[in-house]
Amino acid sequence: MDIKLLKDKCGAEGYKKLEKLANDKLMKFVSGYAELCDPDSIFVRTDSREDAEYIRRKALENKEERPLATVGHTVHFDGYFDQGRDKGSTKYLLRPDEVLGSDIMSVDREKGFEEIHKLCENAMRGKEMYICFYCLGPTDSKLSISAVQITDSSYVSHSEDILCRSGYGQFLNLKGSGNFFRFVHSAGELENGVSKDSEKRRIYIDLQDEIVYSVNTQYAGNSIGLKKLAMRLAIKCASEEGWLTEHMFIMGVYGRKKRRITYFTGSFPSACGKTATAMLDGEKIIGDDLAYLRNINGRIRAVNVERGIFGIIQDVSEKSDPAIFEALTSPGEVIFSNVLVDRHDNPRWLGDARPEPDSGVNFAGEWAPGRKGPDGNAVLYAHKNARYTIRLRDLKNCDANLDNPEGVEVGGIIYGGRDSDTSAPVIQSFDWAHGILAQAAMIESETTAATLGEEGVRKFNLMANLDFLSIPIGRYIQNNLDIVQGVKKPPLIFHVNYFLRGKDGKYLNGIKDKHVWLKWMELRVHGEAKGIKTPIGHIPKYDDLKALFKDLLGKDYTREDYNEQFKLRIPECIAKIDRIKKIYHAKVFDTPHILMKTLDDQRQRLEDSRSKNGDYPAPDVF
Ligand code: SPV
Ligand code: MN
Repeated sequence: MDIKLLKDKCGAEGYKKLEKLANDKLMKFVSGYAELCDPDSIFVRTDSREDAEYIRRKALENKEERPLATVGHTVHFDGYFDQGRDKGSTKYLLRPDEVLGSDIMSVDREKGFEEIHKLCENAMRGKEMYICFYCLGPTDSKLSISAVQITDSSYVSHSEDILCRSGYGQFLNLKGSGNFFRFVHSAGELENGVSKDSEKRRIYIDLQDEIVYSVNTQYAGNSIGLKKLAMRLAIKCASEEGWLTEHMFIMGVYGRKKRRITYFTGSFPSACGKTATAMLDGEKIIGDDLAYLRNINGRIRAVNVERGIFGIIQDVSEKSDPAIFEALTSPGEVIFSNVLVDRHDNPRWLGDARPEPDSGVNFAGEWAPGRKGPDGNAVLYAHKNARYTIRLRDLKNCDANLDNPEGVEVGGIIYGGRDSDTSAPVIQSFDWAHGILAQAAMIESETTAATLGEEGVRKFNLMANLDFLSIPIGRYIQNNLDIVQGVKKPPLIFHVNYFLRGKDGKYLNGIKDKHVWLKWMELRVHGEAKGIKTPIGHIPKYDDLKALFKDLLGKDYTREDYNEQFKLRIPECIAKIDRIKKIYHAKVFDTPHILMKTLDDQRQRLEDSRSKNGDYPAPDVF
């Protein structure tokens, strides 16, 4: 451990901040990477306001962010080829005796280390290294995890400051223990402020030592240790300790006349309406992306891992998402990424319900209609995966329990997917196991711009968590089944699909209809609405929905619409079961036996119904 080098690079004040933590493992870690990455200087971030301010200032000074017209707003651009999560370059470092399964990418541990350390060598020359401390989950909570991030990107550090709870105090409380996650990130060589060597982008995950390395990328989903990278470590940790790390929002849904609030979590693949659900007008948000769930004294409780939102900005308008729109257009701390900056230094994004801009600057440089990118593809004025980063506390619908160290009790869990022709808008499982096996473990979704690669391809994505699994799929499913052991009243499980289309290709539901489904779920949790039992779960009764549509949206919901939306699509449901079974057979070596049995039983019920009622029975036949 080269303490002299560390002292030199940190300066006396910075070094004192590290020394105060009296943590040997931490010192070894930071001095090791200070030596390997060779930054010009090191800044150590505590929980103080001045330290956060320093990083914000740096992001502007070194041009990773630029100021926008509204006070507190900045914009960051990622490279042209760095606009989404890079699944192909994200791999687990595995020993030869470790197996995760064929759908989970890995690289030989020794070779991977060699490669990533080579890429880190002198990667921070000419730059400053930031050492930052965070807490995953509310501070002073038994449900939370401490984490340290090393990065040479002030944008990454600034984003984390908005997204994550500060954790220097947590590290003091560790009293020298080595129980924390570690992250090393370098944006690599920059050209015009963006990572230059995208072909050398690597995100390598060391589960054994709980370290994630990320190099030659800036896109937050690849670079922010505390978000999707920590999630992979936390999934393994949760599996070993008997709890769950999920790709879930947490929200509070009010009952009639706001007399009660019921908490729901929801897991949706990226860009399938997750944030939009958690942000529904009139309800309360705790988180939009990541949750830890535990069985505490026979109740399932959840905390938000983060304290901010890194949300998709496309289609956010005053009408569709009033609370977000207000936060994005009022003074306050917001980082916009990969939007267009117009002549007046205002951010513009796709679907902002304003006249299209005719010029500006975006992630591909100066933009004008017809502009082509370096790959010859037409460049829209903003990227489809353009995002905003804000604090939940800056939203007027933020729930008071956001930082409750005990979390909130979960009344219902919602799984969502994206398909145009199979799943009804909302359906409740028969029970916990049926929900996990026949809904969550069957999630399929068409790919979106949130990950690099082709869009619109139907992909298996159990619990919307496949991208982040660090344990074999079968074990993960079993953990989900087991978590309710000893829980008297497990959360109800629902499946939703906002993307159903009619024969003419048009969506069958309006953008706000999801609110009705949510209110129906709330009634179900309290036993105040009846369901109709179909072969695949309980669907709502027409009269209940009609009343909710009227109440909530002032809309006359017709029986024709109901029949079309909620008819059972038997051929498609059977085809889906067959597709999913094939995947489990071919790719998952540890599928729990009960999964196949549950799917076979469901298939049989569908076949029986088909022989009695035809391919597309309306709800009233059940
Ligand atoms: C997602 O894609 O699921 C996100 C954004 O929440 S990212 O940080 O890229 O994962
Ligand atoms: Mn996500």
